[in-house]
Amino acid sequence: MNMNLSYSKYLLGMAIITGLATVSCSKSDNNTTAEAAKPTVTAASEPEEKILNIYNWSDYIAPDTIANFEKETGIKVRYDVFDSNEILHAKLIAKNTGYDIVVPGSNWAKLQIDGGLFQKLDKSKLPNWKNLDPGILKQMAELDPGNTYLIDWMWSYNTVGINVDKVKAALGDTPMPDNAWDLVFNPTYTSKLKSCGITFLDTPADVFQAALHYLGKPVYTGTPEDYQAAFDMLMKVRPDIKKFNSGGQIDDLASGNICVAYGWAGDFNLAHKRSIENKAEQNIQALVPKTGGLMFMDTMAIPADAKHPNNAHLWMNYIMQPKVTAAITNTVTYANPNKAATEFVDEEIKNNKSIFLSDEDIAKLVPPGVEDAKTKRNMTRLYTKFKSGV
Ligand code: N2P
Repeated sequence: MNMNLSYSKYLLGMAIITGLATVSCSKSDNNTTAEAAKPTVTAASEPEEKILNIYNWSDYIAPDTIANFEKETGIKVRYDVFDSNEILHAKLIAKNTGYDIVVPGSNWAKLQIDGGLFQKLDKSKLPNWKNLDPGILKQMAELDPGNTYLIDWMWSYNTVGINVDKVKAALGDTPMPDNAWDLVFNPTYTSKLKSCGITFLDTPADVFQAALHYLGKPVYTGTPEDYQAAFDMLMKVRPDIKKFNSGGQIDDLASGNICVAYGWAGDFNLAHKRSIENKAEQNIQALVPKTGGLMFMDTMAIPADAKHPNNAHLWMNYIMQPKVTAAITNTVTYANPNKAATEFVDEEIKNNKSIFLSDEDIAKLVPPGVEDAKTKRNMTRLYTKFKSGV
């Protein structure tokens, strides 16, 4: 039996006994306070109810992933989705999320690990761990030493996505820039592309990280002056931005509503695929900037107060089966951390150099990092001003 997990269950039990009972019970269905405390204290020795509550990003799973797990285990899955790390983080901090599996970006997960918000993994329950790519594990260990809390779900990078035909038409005689980031941060280009629609991710961190990168500043450890410079630069393109949305970019691109997006490479490839499925084929491409994109890794973790940690481990182990992971990659066009899955990934996706990047392009990616709390507050303040445009 893994000591870490039983210790965290002990801590969880103690926390409930010593003061968090009110918060915990206020969320429970129709139990009285005394009844609600009982099952938590005895949870370690009792079998878990056959339920698993998952909170993941939208458009990030294959159509049969959940159904196959339910069939295999008899566990009923409740699945909710979100579109930003900020939303997930706020829920985790407030505690009692009700979720057994959450999928934060690894850089946000670092803050959550430091805040004691996750349980340690019990690797004895994860025999399929052997399928994971050692290179990805090493990268993950930068933020989660010893790979103690997190398992990568999928990974990709923030970049610029375009509808090639619409962009060429809007630029007219102006050739495509050498640096893809110019398409969203340089008014020479944005003023022309405004006519076919530019959209940005809707979070302070995503926007400022890319802006700092474009300016050649440190992406996660900039000074207040750097953030001010990024803000000044962003304000110059603000009049040209039509929308701020994150999860909605897939459909906006697939339907031809917009022509340029600052967002997630995986979603741009998915938009292309969806436009074909919808018989409205748009030539959508995820660009791989010469200066590099901003790498992110979205990771599975078990909240400290999860009620079904054993089921959560069963889920993680199920996901790490090569065919299960490959089916997700084949559906959502994101790269995965599972080496053994590669042979089951569709050729077209495997050979798409904006999904599985070349070694040279991987080397250029800015690895995930973390801002301190003061910087995050500053980014939020500046972002609010930027978005409002005044
Ligand atoms: C899935 C989007 C997740 C990428 N559609 C951002 N972490």
